[in-house]
Amino acid sequence: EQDLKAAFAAKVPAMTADIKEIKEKFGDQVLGTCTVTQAYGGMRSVKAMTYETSLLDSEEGIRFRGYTIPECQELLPRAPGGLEPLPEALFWLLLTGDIPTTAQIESLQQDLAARSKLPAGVTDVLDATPAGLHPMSQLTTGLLALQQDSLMAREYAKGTTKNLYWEHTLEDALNLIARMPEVAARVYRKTFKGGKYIPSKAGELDLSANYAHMMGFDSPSFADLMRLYLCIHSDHEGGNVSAHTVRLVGSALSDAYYSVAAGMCGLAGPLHGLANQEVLNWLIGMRKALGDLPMNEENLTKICWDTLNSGKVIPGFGHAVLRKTDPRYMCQREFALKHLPDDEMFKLVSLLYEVVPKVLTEQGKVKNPYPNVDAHSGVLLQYYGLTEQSYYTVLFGVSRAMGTCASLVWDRALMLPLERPKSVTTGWIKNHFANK
Ligand code: FAM
Repeated sequence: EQDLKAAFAAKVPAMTADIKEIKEKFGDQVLGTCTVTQAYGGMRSVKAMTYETSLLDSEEGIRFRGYTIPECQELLPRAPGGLEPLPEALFWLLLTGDIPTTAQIESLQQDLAARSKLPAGVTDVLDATPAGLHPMSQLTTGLLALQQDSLMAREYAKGTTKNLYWEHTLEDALNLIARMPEVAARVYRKTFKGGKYIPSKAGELDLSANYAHMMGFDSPSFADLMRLYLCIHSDHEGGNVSAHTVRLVGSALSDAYYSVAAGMCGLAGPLHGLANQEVLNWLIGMRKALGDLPMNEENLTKICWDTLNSGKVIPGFGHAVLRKTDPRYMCQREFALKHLPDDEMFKLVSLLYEVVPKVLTEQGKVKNPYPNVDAHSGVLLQYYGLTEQSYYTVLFGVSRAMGTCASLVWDRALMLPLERPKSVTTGWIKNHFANK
């Protein structure tokens, strides 16, 4: 099957039957519990949701439909002349569970290009945002302006049936993924390049290379960095703030635009996607604090302690689930070793890889002292001239939209109901356990 919709549709009956059987066999089994501490502590490690597209292991990191990042780099189709996997191919994998053929990806790329024209009024909305509005707020505004075209919203209003929800959602997801790069590139050009927009070359260039082109970057190795970047930020199982938000909002049958826009608001948080911006601010501040002191372990250690003692977190380190170095950090390190081994900022990031875990371990409260995806991404972008760190979370958002949309289509195909856990008050807890 060259067509993504047909390839996906073919997967739904077996998956639905599988889940029906699992609920018959194991429906009353307990996945896990939630203690009072966990209820107050952000439900850390509470198993209370299913999510098919990826699974995160605290020791080895993310697997996309069972494949590690190195396996995806080896097995997924690439652009002609490219060394990194195509995010379009990762989207196919997340949606269907299968590694797509080059022919299948070419058909998907043509379909996305045909969908990529922005509907009327969207550019007016983007042009009208107040000067100085954060790029993430501009991006999210653009997504809500795109919502005018939601098929799910239109069909639901007209009256549709539950078994068609996934089709409407796949339509919305493909349009959103096709249009988001131009919205995001316009945000970049408006905010940092005086609004000198660059027309899309959708159809001539693959999604990543076209996104880079519309931002004003035409180097082949930057296009390859964008391909890698858009793959590794796409999905990180279901409980992270952005993925969980998309799932929750979508469970009310809000369409993909509303759901992804809500997810972007979560991604804009400093403890989540905004960390990639925070890391660059911290690194630049570190260079300033060093002055003409040598960039060595001793001096960096002192600056790390100054950060901690000022009550701030060290951005780019730690993780709610991971307990080892993030493989999304390692693949970026490999890219840097290949393309920019002598870059000063890369050397600083490498040195911090030695310094920060020791400092965080000594401080003693961080469960994972190792770097996460955000510790490395900014220095790669800086090297290629994308130096505006307040834009970095937008790149993360374009990628995360793909992973969360793949999962959202499955949510509707599996007819997952409204998500609505039960909350209790502190008073209730007191009474409930006082009599125990
Ligand atoms: N620097 C300083 N303190 C840290 C820390 C860091 N990098 N990571 C965790 N801690 C603290 C944390 O604030 C908490 O302190 P308090 O008890 O005083 O509140 C303590 O260590 C235990 O936290 P934890 O259980 O180890 O981590 P959490 O699961 O609570 O939080 C993160 C996970 C990612 C929010 C946390 O590691 C953090 O704030 N990291 C820095 C920000 C960052 O890099 N976020 C991006 C994460 C990335 F995966 C993403 O989503 N893009």
